[in-house]
Amino acid sequence: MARTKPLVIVTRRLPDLVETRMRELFDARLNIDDHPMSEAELAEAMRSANVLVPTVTDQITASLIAQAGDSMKLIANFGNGVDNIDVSSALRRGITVTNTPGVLTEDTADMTMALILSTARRLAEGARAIPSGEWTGWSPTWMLGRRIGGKRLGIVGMGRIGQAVARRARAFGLSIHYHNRRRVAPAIEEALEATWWESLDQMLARMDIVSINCPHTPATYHLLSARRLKCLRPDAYLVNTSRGEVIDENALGRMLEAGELAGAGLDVFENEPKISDKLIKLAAAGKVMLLPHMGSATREGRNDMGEKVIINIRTFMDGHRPPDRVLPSML
Ligand code: 8YV
Repeated sequence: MARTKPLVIVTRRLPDLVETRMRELFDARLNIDDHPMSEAELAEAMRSANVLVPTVTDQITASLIAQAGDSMKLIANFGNGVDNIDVSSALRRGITVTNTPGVLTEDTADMTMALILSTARRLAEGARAIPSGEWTGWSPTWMLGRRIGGKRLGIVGMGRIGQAVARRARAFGLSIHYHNRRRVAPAIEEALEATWWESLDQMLARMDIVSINCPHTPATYHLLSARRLKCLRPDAYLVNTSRGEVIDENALGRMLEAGELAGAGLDVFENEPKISDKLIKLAAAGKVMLLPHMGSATREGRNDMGEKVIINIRTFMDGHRPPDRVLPSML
């Protein structure tokens, strides 16, 4: 007897290649017009599907998980971060959760370097000066940024992406410092010539540039609190390609406005897609560089993420452990 295909509900439009493959393999219900699903739509999906494929734009809350039908077995997140999913509730209900680690490491690290360079070397301001007509010719003292070679980079979160940022930053002549809840293996520290700081406060106080690369978990929510942000030197730059929630965004906005920080490059925000008026004003004035959550936005990366989602679903449906299971120890 032919096995019936699992009903897989995908909450957002995915790359054509991925959707085509999903159509072949699964009874795939796709979101052709790419509208962010309402809570009612998500609840209906939880009741009827075998597998839900959400993204960072869907909040899969405890209340939605409580409405899951008996046939709902797997939440295969299209994304690395799983802070959009109440994973503990899902696991308690016997629903497996997977994510897509690894395939967006290099792209996100590239974007982190781009933000470091953009903020320190004033790329956005410079690029705007031409269409606005502000540029009237070269001048020895105009539009000066800061040299990044020889400076200290403090990486908060030395996982896959943090290490990929460190590799790139070393090539630009930055010295590598990091804070991580666990010290990384000596071989990694040696290869990156990285200095571990047990105290985040002390590291922040000594860095020229700080990059946030840790996941958002209950333990890292507002890790860079108003108090900790004050540890940063007034001539330091802060970049974030992880999750907005790791930084107290209001406090950061206030400090940037008051000139208590040299600049910031942010790809992620606390209440996406909402961004505070203060940050938008600062961006318009060239004081911060804001990007619309583009860290992993490459065609290759999105195809690879889709491929991972498919492998996770297939392995799970074949009765095996999917490769990218999210375990309670990771939360
Ligand atoms: C993704 C991300 O685009 O994977 C992540 O954790 O932050 C992004 O790069 C997004 O989360 C997809 O759901």
